[in-house]
Amino acid sequence: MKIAVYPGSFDPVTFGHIDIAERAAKIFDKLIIAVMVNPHKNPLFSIVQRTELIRASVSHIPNIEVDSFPGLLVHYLQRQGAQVIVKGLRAVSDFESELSMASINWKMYPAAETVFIPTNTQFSYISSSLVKEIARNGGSIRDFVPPHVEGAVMEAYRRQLN
Ligand code: COD
Repeated sequence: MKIAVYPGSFDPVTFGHIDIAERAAKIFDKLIIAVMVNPHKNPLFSIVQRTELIRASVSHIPNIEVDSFPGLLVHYLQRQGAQVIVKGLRAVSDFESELSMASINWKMYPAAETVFIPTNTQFSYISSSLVKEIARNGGSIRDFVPPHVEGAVMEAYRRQLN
């Protein structure tokens, strides 16, 4: 059974993330979306909130599980018996950081390979950071995230203002 893990911050999940998950789920027997900590980012949502938002976004895909893990990705892969790390690629800038992560993960755990899935051009410009910037400044994020995520982001910023 080929088990793949799609890790990320998912703060919040966007149509770009969901598209990568849908396509990866067609390739592997089981896809685990793992909400992890990126030490370089200061998240808007807790790990529990991010996990719930993703779970509701991919509930239509039977071979996807959503989970979270606080430590190293390679330890999580070992724990799950996963052989593949799925990553999405939007631009050359993604490639630079993703290549170094793939290399270091392979060095630490050569039993797993990183597989890159190119972005759907329809979603190539979407990032969680831009979605948050637009929402924080009063813009509409309807075209970038599902309705339940839009509601959660708007609510989070309303609370920050009060
Ligand atoms: N189209 C296609 N792909 C996309 C899109 C889009 N519009 N938006 C995002 N993606 C891809 C990204 O390229 C990435 O592959 C994935 O979706 C997740 O993106 P983010 O931004 O939610 O997540 P990141 O990049 O912050 O995730 C980084 C990790 C949390 C995976 C990383 O920090 C990690 O592995 N942390 C665990 C600790 C660890 O093991 N550290 C050592 C790693 S070298």
